[in-house]
Amino acid sequence: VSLPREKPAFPIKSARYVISAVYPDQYPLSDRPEVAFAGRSNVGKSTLLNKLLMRRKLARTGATPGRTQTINFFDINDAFYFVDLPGYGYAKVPLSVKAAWRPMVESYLTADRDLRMIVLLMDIRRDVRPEEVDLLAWLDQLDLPALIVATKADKVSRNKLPARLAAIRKGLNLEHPPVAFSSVTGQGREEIWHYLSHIMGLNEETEAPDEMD
Ligand SMILES: Nc1nc2c(ncn2[C@@H]2O[C@H](COP(=O)(O)OP(=O)(O)O)[C@@H](O)[C@H]2O)c(=O)[nH]1
Ligand SMILES: [Mg+2]
Repeated sequence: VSLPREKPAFPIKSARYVISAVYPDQYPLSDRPEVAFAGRSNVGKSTLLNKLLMRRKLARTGATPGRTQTINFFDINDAFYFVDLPGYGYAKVPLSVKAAWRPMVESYLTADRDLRMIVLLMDIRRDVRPEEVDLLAWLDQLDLPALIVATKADKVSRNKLPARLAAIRKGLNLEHPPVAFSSVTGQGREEIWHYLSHIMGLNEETEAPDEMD
C-alpha cells in the first residue's frame, strides 16, 4: 500500500546547495531574487527549508545547534536563492561566535543584492525576546519586508494556538498574525509559499515537478 504523495505547494524543479559564505566576496553573483531565513538556533530553520523544498536532507538539521555560523545559499529552479542565515542566541555558542553574528549578517543585509524578504522564525511556544525585536527594527530601518513564521505548531494544542500567535504578534507589534508552521503536519507550507512566490514574482501555476529527493 502506498500513501498518497504530498502535493507540492510550489513546483520545485531543482534545489541545490551552492556555498557556505562568511565574507561577501564568497556570495554567489546576485543575478536573481532571493529570500533569507533567520531565527534562533534550533528554531527549526533547516527543517523549514527542507520542508518547503521537499528535500529531506538539503539543509542539515539538529546535530550541533548554533554551529552553523555561515551564510548558506541554495539555488532553487535556477531562478532564485534561498539564503540560510546563521542562527543566533544559542547559549552554548562561544562568545567569539556570537560576536561574529552581527557583522556577518549586517554585511549580507546591506550587500547590493536582490533581497526581497526575510523570513523570521520563532518557536510558537516561546515568547518574543529582545533579539527578535531588535532584528525586526533593524530590518525596518533597511526597508526589508519580514514574514514571521511560528514554528513547531504541532507542539501546542489546537485550542492554544490562537493565543500563542496573538502573543507573538503583540510581542513584535505586528500588523498581521504570524504564519503557524509545522514540519510534522505540513501546516503553513502553502501559505509560506504563497508569500514567497508573490514577493519574488514567481508564477505558481507552472507545471508540477516530477519528483522529490
Ligand atoms: N515537532 C516538531 N519538531 C520540529 C519542527 N521543526 C523542527 N523541529 C525539530 O527541532 C530541532 C531543530 O531543528 P533544526 O531545523 O535543526 O533547527 P535550526 O537550528 O533552526 O536549523 C530538530 O530536532 C527538528 O527535528 C516542527 O515543526 N515540529
Ligand atoms: Mg540549521
